[in-house]
Amino acid sequence: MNGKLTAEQRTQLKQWIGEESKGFRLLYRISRDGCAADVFHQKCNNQGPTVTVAYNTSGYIYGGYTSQSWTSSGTYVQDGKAFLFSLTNPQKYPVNITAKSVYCNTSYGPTFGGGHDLLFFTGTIQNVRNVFTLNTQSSFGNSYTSHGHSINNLTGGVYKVSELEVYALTDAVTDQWRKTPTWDDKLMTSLKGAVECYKPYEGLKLKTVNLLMIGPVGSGKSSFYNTISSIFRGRISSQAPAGSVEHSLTSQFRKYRVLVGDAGKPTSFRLCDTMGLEEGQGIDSVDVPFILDGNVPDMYRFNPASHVTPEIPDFNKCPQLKDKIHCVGFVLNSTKVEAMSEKLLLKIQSIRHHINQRAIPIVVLLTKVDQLCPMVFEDVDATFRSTAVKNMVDKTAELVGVPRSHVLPIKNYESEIELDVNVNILALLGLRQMLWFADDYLCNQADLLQKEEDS
Ligand SMILES: Nc1nc2c(ncn2[C@@H]2O[C@H](COP(=O)(O)OP(=O)(O)OP(=O)(O)O)[C@@H](O)[C@H]2O)c(=O)[nH]1
Ligand SMILES: [Mg+2]
Repeated sequence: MNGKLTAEQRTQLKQWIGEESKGFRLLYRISRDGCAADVFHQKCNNQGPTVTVAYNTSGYIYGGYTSQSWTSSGTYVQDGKAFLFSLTNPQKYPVNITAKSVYCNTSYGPTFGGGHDLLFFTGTIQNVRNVFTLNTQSSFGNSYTSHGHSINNLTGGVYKVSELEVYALTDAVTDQWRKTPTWDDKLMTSLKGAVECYKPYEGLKLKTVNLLMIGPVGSGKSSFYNTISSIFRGRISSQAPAGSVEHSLTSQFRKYRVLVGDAGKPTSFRLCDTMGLEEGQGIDSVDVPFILDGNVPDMYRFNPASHVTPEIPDFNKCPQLKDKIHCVGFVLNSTKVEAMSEKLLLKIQSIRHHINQRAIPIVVLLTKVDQLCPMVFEDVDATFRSTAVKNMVDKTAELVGVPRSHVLPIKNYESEIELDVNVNILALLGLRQMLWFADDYLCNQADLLQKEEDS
């Protein structure tokens, strides 16, 4: 859950707060959690600095910042850094009677100033067709500098709101176990742009690279393709059949293209989807060399009862570099990594051996992190702050035998009907890493070719 604040509004607030590296984590929103003082305190007490933002039905966006934690103590809290603000008519109103900066009371929602300068609601407010009629009045200018403005400059005189959100200000850099820039629309746009513009390593004149997805049944291989495809189409897309069945739902080898826009031009990579690995059936390690080497044609239908051989229809006898796999993503369900059977692990090790022999780079796409950690379920931008995810990344790296930086947490689209910036960012971070590694592989291939030419 990303909240309604736009990237520009976040930048404006960060500028007013005066600390560059802050990130925003949504704690409470009335449309989701209900407009009730006790719920506000349950969700927001003891969370450190917060921003409260109200969106009224006339389009006014306004609120307050405090650097102190909310509590249910029934007392005023001193905070020389607190301020009220309007984002519609951008203006910061700093506190001037600091002893009464914020008021913490279990029956009151977020409350700023003595008197009070800005009190949103008390008790519980009903949701009537997505509108909440606030039940309080403001004495704006009591404890905050009003710059000669009245409360109408913030609210337009309208006390019906469609949303009210409270965000915790997180130290976006030091909180994270894996460093990334601040997660916002800007990061999403730049990652998407980088992947869209990606061209394979120049020296070899390849038009596209092939990224293979391989892993146990139901781990999210097809869903990863659908997630990436959704990001570039700009809407939820479900081109690859995905779902939960006993055996692998995917039975075809597909080299999927990713289109930019619905009828747009394809990107310069293909995501290759495979049938799931199972203990006794599905893809076997003897099939894998043919896939890696580019012998298996697009749309080949796997036969669980027999393996790939040079006799299969359209077997590519003389594959070129463009047909081969340039980076492999082992797709593993983060909630099942620890429960993988000995037989499945052996299969994975044997597949790894074939990949290693060809010096193809390997990453692990560690899916379903939303099911691993409730914090990530709430908001995907918590992925790199989640200890549960970090521990699973460490365990998976050890189990599969790859560096931890090659384990890439993923949350695929599954129940959503709208795109989400943070889901996109996480998936694009994973995809960009695979493209970088594919280029490293191509660079090595170019060196090999050069060496052969020289001798
Ligand atoms: N919550 C959650 N569900 C996911 C995620 N990824 C996939 N799923 C769900 O997991 C189920 C299996 O996903 P698929 O993409 O079909 O898995 P697959 O690896 O292609 O499976 P096979 O083709 O059968 O081998 C589907 O119901 C998906 O919606 C994720 O990141 N989070
Ligand atoms: Mg599948």
